[in-house]
Amino acid sequence: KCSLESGNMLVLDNRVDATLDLRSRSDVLTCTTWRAPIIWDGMFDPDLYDETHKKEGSSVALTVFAVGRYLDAYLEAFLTSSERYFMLGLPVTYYIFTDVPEKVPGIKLGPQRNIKVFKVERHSRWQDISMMRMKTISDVIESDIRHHFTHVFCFDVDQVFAGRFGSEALGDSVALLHAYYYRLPRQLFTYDHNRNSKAFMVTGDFYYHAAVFGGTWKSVKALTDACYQSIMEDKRNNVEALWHDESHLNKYLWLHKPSRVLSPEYCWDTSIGYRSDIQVTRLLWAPKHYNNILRT
Ligand code: 2GW
Ligand code: MN
Repeated sequence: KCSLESGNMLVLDNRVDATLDLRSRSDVLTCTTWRAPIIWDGMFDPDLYDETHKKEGSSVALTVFAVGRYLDAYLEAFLTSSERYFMLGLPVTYYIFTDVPEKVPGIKLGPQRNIKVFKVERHSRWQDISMMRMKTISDVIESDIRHHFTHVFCFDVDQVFAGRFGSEALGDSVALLHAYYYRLPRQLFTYDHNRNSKAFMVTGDFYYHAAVFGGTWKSVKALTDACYQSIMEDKRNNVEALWHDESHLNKYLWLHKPSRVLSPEYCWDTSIGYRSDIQVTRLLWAPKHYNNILRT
């Protein structure tokens, strides 16, 4: 457990963060060695966060990809649930990337909430569908998002919101603890162990889940650029990292520490079973519809 120099409050660069109570949860790690908060239920006042972010004019672009069969399988439930739980009270625009824009379901959106649909090609290898998101996100930040939004959050589509996923999750550079690894010793983290890959690493801080990452547009731009560069260098060298974009993300976040870390409440898999430290689930893994998806 991280020790704090003074009091029970972590003093960060932002007024609301100074109100995070790191000692309200004694059962979990609430602070990294580089003094970034790890956000767990009970540590923060949601209303105070919302009020402050509204005052500061925070706004959020959410990127999500639904290519091929993932569109029918997951997109509607993702969006409908997001309208109930994601960053309510702040301006939010969904940046949806798909190979079939006309099939994006019509969803009733709340005030200050919008959808923008972009057509992308359908890479024949699913590994490329996943990895090439880095390039597409970087490009859309440059051409559009940076002119309209303060923050960006990037999501896998195969998940459903189930509880508040609010402004307490906003930060300069935000990463998520993978639900399967947050209690496991480092030696078991599935980093890329192939020396020939740019994602190669021996040890790290945490195992982060690529299903959710975010931050200011500037920091997400830097992250996606760097990951894309590494992915392309691997391609030139004929190697592919163990967990594709997730391996590159983990390497980047080891070299560039996130300023805010989300607990696995922010992306939980109910098939893990009961865990006493998971007091609320905010986003859940959707069951894999492999039968429908992989059949061609
Ligand atoms: C992916 C795998 C197998 C077959 C299809 C696809 C696929 C993914 C697809 O046909 N269409 C599509 O739009 N995708 C997008 O890529 C979609 O947004 C999906 O959520 C994302 C990542 O694929 P997914 O969710 O199947 O991968 P997971 O849940 O095993 O994810 C982790 O590992 C991935 C790399 O292997 C990524 O890093 C991902 O961010 C991680 O959560
Ligand atoms: Mn996924």
